[in-house]
Parts: sequence; structure tokens; C-alpha cells
Amino acid sequence: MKRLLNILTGTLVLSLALSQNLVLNPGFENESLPSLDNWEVNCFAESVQDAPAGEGDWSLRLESGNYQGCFPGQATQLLPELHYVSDHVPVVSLAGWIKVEENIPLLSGIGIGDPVSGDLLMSIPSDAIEWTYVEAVDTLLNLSPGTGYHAILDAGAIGGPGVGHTRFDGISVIITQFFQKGDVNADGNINIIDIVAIVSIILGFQEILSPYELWAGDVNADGDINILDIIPLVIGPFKE
Ligand SMILES: [Ca+2]
Ligand SMILES: [Ca+2]
Ligand SMILES: [Ca+2]
Repeated sequence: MKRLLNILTGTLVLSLALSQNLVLNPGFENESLPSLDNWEVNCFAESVQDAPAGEGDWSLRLESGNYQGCFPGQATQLLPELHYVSDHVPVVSLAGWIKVEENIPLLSGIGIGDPVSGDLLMSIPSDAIEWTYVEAVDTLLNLSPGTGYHAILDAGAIGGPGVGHTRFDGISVIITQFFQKGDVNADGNINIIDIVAIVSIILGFQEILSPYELWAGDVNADGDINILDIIPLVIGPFKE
């Protein structure tokens, strides 16, 4: 019963972060006034009176990085709800509007990652010179313990004396669902079908495994899929 309660509590905590935008001040405005609240800016940024349809009045205007000057040209925001959990992975939708002011290939984009190391979990490049909505969905299998993940808006970079600018608006990071260790077929349940799938992996019937199957089948997270991964599934949910 205690285990069942733990599972229920865990599910409750996880569901609090589901389906809501984890980004604060996603539209760079507050009651129709410009605002850069909640965003950390590395070089130069301002809120300007320009926005795509349905995104209010203001957007973020971010200066590109310059290899000889300020670099990188980024605005970042820590997403505390997005962190490593040993037995779950989140499916994340990242989206937003982007517009590059000058017709220069800056390699602008939005992403999720660690600004300290520069590692990105996912990213969407865009150098469109008209407001363009970009979106990507990914299962984040590579979250690391102790790393703080940020939404990263990147105005790209430029060499020499020039400068570029990229505008951003309506940024969203939404956890659409979680997958659990053991749920090898990713149907939201852990049952006999998953156990059969892990057995067939152990017996070598399935030679090519997706990164998700490798993660979900390694229930005890020791880097290998073997008989030890079946035991927690058999003595866990089925004994309640
Ligand atoms: Ca806006
Ligand atoms: Ca399943
Ligand atoms: Ca294992």
C-alpha cells in the first residue's frame, strides 16, 4: 500500500508540470507594456513594439553575438520543472515565433539546453526574415542529474564589424507527457506486453533498438538490458 501511495504521489507531482507553458513572460510584455522580466540576456536586448498576429504588442529584439565582441547573443531562462528523474523522461514541445531583421545568415534559433556548457537537448534553427512559427517535439532521454536546463533564444553570430538582430515572441516549452522506465512499447502502461518485449530483447530477438527502447528496457539504469531489469517489473506493480 505504501508503494502504491508513493506511485500515486509521484504521478501527482509529475502531472502538475504537464501541459502548461514552463516559460515565464513568454511574450515579452506585461499588460501591454514592454517587459524582459524572467529572461537573462548575455549581450544586448530590448522589447520592441512588433509582434506576430495573436502575440500582443511587443517582442524581444536580440542582438547577435560577435566573435570579436559579445558572444553568444542569447536570452535564457531557467526551467526548474525540466530536470533529470531516474525513472521518467519527459516528452517536450518547444515552439515560438522568430524573425531575423537583416537578410544575413546568422544561424538564429530557439532551443533547450545548458547555457554553461553550450550543450543543447533540442534546437530549431530559423533565419526567416518574416515572422515564422517554429515547433519541435522530442523525448528528452539525455537529461543529466544536477544540470539546470534553460530555454535558449539565440540571435546567432556574425564575424567582423557587422551586427545582426533577431526577434522572438510567444516562446513555449510544454511537457506533453512522461514515459516510464519499463514501458518499452511507450503506450503509457507497464504490463506483461513490456515484460515480453524485454525478454525478447534479452534473447536477442530484436537486434536493432531505438534510443527510447534502450532507455525504457534498462529498468535499473545500469547501462545494460538483462534479467535484472525484469525483476522490478514483476515484483513491483503486479504485487500491489
Ligand atoms: Ca508579445
Ligand atoms: Ca507499455
Ligand atoms: Ca539494466
